[in-house]
Amino acid sequence: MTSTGFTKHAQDGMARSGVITTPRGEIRTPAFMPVGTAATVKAMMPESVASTGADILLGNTYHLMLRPTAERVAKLGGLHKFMNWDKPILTDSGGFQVMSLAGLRKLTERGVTFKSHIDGSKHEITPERSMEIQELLGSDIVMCFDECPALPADRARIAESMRLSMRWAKRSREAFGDRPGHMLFGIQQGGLEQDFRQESAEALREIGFDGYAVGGLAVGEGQEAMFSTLDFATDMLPEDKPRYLMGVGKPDDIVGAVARGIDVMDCVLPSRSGRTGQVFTRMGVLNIKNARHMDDPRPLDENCSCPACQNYSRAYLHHVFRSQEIISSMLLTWHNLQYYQDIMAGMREAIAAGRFTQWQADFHAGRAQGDI
Ligand code: PRF
Ligand code: ZN
Repeated sequence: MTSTGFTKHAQDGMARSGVITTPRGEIRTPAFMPVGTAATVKAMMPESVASTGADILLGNTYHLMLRPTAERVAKLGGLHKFMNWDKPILTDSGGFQVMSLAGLRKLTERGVTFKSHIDGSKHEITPERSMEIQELLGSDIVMCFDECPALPADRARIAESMRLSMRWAKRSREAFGDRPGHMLFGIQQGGLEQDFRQESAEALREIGFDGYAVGGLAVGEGQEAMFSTLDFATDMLPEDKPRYLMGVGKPDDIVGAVARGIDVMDCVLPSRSGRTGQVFTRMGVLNIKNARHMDDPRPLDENCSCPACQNYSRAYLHHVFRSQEIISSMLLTWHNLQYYQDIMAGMREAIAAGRFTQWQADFHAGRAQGDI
């Protein structure tokens, strides 16, 4: 089977539930994608990631082109085989990571040149090269090459950057061509400005994509500004295609985004926090490093099915974190990813049953309970 598509099964207010179909499997939406930047979700075996309920992972053009290189991954049979993950993979296109990670960089109409954060070597990414790299990796969902300005930025800078991203979107579409079984997503830019978001959405719809991302948010503007932008930005994107909010976020950001019509998200937060001892639970956030967990025989969360909660006490997790044992990162990452996937499953069910508003109220009430 080589067909791809998106089917919306239910809608409750602005929140949608459905399925993205790919030859590598179905992605149940709303979906959260764990981040597997360097061909691994850090501290996790791929089968463990799948056991949390993840249908898709995110990989990165920028990191993989530098090391081990896209050509090497292709020669070894593609990213899925290389990292032993046979479900769908979405790859980001590189520009955003160049801006946040690379050394000396230069932006032109053609693309971006930069120095590697690993060894200082010089590289270039253009929309055409980004499409080529993502094809070499074997990505199922390919992202357009775009530019994302840090906020705050003045309107002239935001407009200029958004229009460049729209020209790059057109070049990305042309370079991607027709590849049955693979999807290409456009990326809306335009900062917090309604008129620029509209202009960007129109440019993308005119080109035509398999899905539409909201880029340029969660870059320092705060949750309130992000939500008020989503209040108008999501609605500008085609209703019958998946909508992906890039790089978001904390659990309450994710719930708020779904409430505003977003179907897919990704974030390093659950995996990265697992390695720094920050734990997300139904009752709120706790830090396992804190001395108050030292003698606590209780699990992190009585209602969680993950191995950290099924088999270990907070006292043990505190001990292995303080001792810098590798199992600490493994267990806390697993728990955080399980928690994120449980939220997504809860939202999918609630939307399908037409009780998303009640689910949202329960979610916020549970977190307000305090002593965790
Ligand atoms: N563009 C791309 N990747 C991204 C972003 C973007 O705007 C963001 C913004 N939150 C995260 N990742 N290509
Ligand atoms: Zn758990």
